[in-house]
Amino acid sequence: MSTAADFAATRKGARTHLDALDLYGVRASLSDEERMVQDSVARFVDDRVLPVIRKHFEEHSFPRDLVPGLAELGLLGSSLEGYGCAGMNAVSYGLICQELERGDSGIRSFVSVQSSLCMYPIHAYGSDEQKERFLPRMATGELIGCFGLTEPHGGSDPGNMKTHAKRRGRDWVLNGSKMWITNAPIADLAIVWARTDEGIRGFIVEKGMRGLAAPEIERKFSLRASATGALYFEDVVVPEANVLPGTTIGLKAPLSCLTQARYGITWGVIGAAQACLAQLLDYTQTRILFGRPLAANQAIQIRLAEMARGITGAQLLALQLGRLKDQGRMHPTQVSLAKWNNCRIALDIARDARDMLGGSGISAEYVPIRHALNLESVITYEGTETIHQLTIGRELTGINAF
Ligand code: TGC
Ligand code: FAD
Repeated sequence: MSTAADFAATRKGARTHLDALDLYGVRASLSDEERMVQDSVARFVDDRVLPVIRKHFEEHSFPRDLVPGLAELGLLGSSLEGYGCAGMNAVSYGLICQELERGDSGIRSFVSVQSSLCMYPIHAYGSDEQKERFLPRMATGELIGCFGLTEPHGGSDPGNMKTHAKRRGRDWVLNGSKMWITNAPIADLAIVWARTDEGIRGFIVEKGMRGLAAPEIERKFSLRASATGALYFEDVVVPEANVLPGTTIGLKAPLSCLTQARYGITWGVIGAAQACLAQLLDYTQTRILFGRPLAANQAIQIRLAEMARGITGAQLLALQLGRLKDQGRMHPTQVSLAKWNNCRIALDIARDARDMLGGSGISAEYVPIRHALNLESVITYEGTETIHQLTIGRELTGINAF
């Protein structure tokens, strides 16, 4: 009877120089600086995230003590210029997301929200005073932000929001609610989008303002290492100094923030898929069934090859998107296609990896079930799969079918 060692020896002979997680050598096409960023985040994930993430997932808690380390590496607002931010390029931001999500989607979510959904709108649309006041302390992680767009009655159609702000002298009075808000329970400030008599505008709502509540949504089966909450506003008085002055009236500004965060997600989910494939490659070579390693079966190899095909396509799409973004040529519809494609591939890989681990696949000892559960959120938030498909359909046909 053959042993795992015999098969390992055969496999060695057949081995090529290709990296199973990077078949087309995306890493080799990065600049030295981009590789350095990737390596430093990878080290952080190996040393700080992976040892604790399972416990946090099981306990449904956000590992807040990781925040100073994320900040020290320049990962908060990493693409922004000035105000203590690192000013990295878009590809580096993508690589940051990829490595963080290899650890857990919850950690990438924290960084996405802080960077793309909170610091970005303040940087892009805020007054000089708002930038000076908030950005440096957000870059160090001293202040944590959240982004309130989705409402309980339907997140896919934010244009139908009910939360409203009415002028009262020099102030605004805010009423309404937001749902499914990442970081809400731990946030010091919220970028809140509300309807006004002039149209939709952005407000910086600060913790401690009377009438604001941010309860945690408990008992999630997904993103358990991320703090998700609701936001309730009952006659919250927001000073004019906290209105984002540079936003155009309407959805354009909040949607521009989503474009930044969706871009990061297209890279992030690759990390989750790679973590699943890496574990599966080990597992299928050492698990002996019917006298040979699982990996020696054609049916298993085809499934592994499918995973590698999916990851490779996702990597090339993300890299090209990043290069377009760095050249200032990225279009939101391209982001929709990549977000849809890469989330779908990552989720399918995580689910299939779970299955190939058999019973072990439902254990927290192995990563696929955690990634699969997380990816159920990632494919839903920042625009569901259907929303991105319809966005592409609209681009192709010129017909709005939402
Ligand atoms: P529509 O007429 O299409 O657009 C209004 C204006 O905005 C412009 N625009 C965009 N600009 C930048 N980036 C984009 N992605 C843009 N999409 C549209 C557009 O050109 C237009 O400008 P103008 O000058 O003509 O006024 O608006 P619509 O009401 O038809 O909505 C379209 C639709 C359905 C695609 C949009 O509402 C949508 O994307 N819905 C999904 C909502 C969503 O993704 N919510 C995410 C909430 S945040 C979140 O989930 C965070 S999870 C974070 C984490 O933990 O990682
Ligand atoms: P709905 O909009 O009610 O959609 C329900 C279903 O209908 C979906 O399958 C959808 O694809 C489908 N659908 C919708 N419209 C159409 C149509 N025209 N045709 C066919 N099908 C359609 N939001 C924030 O603002 N900030 C955050 O930080 C944030 N963090 C999140 C964290 C988590 C863990 C989760 C789960 C969500 C988060 N969200 C956040 C909300 C997220 O963006 C929304 O859940 C998402 O946009 C979908 O909105 P919904 O849940 O209301 O679903």
